Amino acid sequence: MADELTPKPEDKFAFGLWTIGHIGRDPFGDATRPPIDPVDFIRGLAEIGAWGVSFHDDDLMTFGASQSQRRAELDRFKKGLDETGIVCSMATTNLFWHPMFKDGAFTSNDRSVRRMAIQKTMRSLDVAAELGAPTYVFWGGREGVESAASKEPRDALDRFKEALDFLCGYVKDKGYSMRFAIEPKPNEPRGDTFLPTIGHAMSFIQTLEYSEMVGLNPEVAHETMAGLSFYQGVAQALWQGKLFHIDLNDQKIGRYDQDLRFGSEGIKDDFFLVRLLESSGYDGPKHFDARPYRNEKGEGIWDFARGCIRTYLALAAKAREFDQDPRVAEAMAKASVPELAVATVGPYSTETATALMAEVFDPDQLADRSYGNEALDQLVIDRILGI
Ligand code: GCO
Ligand code: MN
Ligand code: MN
Repeated sequence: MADELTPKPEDKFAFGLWTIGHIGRDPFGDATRPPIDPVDFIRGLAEIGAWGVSFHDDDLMTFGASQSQRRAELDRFKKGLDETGIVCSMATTNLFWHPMFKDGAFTSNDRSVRRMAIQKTMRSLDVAAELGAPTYVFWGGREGVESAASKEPRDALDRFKEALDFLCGYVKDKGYSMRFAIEPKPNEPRGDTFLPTIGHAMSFIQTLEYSEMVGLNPEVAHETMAGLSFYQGVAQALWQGKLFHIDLNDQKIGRYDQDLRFGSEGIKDDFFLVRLLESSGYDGPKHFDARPYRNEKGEGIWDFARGCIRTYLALAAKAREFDQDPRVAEAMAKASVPELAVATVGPYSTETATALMAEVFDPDQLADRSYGNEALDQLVIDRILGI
């Protein structure tokens, strides 16, 4: 198994600058560790066998600093990328930290804030293009409300759509070959967030002017916070060709946003998630958006990062073993799993409809079978537990 647990560049493991380097500040307490310099950060990534890095504009270049300082910060980072071979796998805009975004960014009631948010994103898109980021993420951190009286949600969605249509236009106009990925989240930091789940975001994308350019960046913690199965959501996103990126972490159900180490909580859902990603042909980054426990420091934060990768690779190995196990094939046959892939009636025609109408079914006989799901599921548990 040792080799299977060693990350390779083609595994495309990536971390955001804000993740491993999170300083441990939370709503109840101040920082518990110092920030990591972005260049030291990517050196650390190279050491643990990661492949990519992502960032918010403000993680990389000091917000509000002079043009020349921002240029110098960016150039220094680019040099670090060249030295280490780490690629820029995704970029995004910080539209939540500065107090001006307290009422939202693309959906702030203040039109000047909205215009500023779009301008900030255009500047950041230029940087993303310069670094070759193939995907640009839109997480609507502050796009939401506490008081439902404070925004007309249909207006807010109009403004969200307007911003994304405009920014798609900008990317096309500039000739950048970048795709957008919306990251849904139900709440935190707002009481209610617009586009709260994978389902909401996918149906919103259908309304966009350049909907083919826009997909999803779903996150384990976010769907779990909403009490949903991340696995099922990701499966539907794949089915609709919309899984452009993914944020891997972990989360206890019904809690605040925890950003736990990938695979540290919902092992069974994570097993199926990894099995799905590995078998679906998804070839985007496996991007960890998680952070070390607040009481970690020094080497402990890298233990966290290595753990995310190790558990992913271990689950991928378990998934392969599961799928090669003849007892699993047998149990799946008993459950008629392969039969679900067979068309039920095929396309409609008068002939197929007439044939179906003429068919005789015996309800008692149809009800009289067993699907053997208990034995099948036990094989899952046995495999995960290694027994
Ligand atoms: C969160 C989000 C963020 C975004 C990041 C990239 O819950 O805070 O997951 O970490 O992923 O801002 O858009
Ligand atoms: Mn998150
Ligand atoms: Mn995220």
